[in-house]
Amino acid sequence: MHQLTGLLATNFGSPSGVTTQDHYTRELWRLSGYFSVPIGLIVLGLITFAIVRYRHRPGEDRKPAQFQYHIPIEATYTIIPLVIVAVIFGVMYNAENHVTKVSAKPSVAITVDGFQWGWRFVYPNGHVQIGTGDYNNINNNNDLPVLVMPSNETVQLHVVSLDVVHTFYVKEFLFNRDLIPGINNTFDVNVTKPGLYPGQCNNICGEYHAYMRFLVDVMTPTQYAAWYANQPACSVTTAGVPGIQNGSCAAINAGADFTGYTQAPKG
Ligand SMILES: [Cu+2]
Repeated sequence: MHQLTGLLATNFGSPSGVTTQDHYTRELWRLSGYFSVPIGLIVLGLITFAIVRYRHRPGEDRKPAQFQYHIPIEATYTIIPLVIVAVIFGVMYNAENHVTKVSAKPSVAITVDGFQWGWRFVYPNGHVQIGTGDYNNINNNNDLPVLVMPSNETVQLHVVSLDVVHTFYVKEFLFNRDLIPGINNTFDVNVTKPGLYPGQCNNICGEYHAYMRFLVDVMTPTQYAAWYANQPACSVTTAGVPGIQNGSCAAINAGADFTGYTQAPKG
């Protein structure tokens, strides 16, 4: 019995998630697992049974009985999948409505700019968090842009592409959202567990797509407030570079902090 409940509680390989929104995605995934695993086992079982039981044996050359149709079987294998698809559709519709719901009054609104090949995170006072344009440390997390946000608050991310299509993806959020040039997407995230979560571009966006990693640093609301109070307006924090660089709002708006990225990696 204990093993059975363990099996029913499985996430089918999905991360457990750290947001209030991820629950809907995970439950949808689990539901499709409950349907697809037994179906897969039944199909494989029937195939194996048919191969073994009705294999050709020497000296047995008679033709199998020929049937044209079998209404009850055909009705069953049409109706059952229709019911399964209808149930999954209903749950998916509900999950999408919850996951994509945006608040009119988020606690924090951050703009996420994606570009070849990096990210910059722009806060309401113009402060920018960015990585280094030096690609020598692909295997090192010190030079990655860091998206700082508070836990247990509604954080609204406005994702903007500065060139081609990218995708904002954090595995532990069980969520990704495309950055499409000309279309400004917005979504909310409420992270319940402070911590450091890796993220990456989830869309082949060019030769150095693999360099588009970032970190999400989720702090408690108090820690976040203290951190934010220390970021001067229109300043720039470059990961791996000590201190905060004071910038001008005009230079930041013109993208002076990321233009160095457009070159190919060094070394
Ligand atoms: Cu990308």
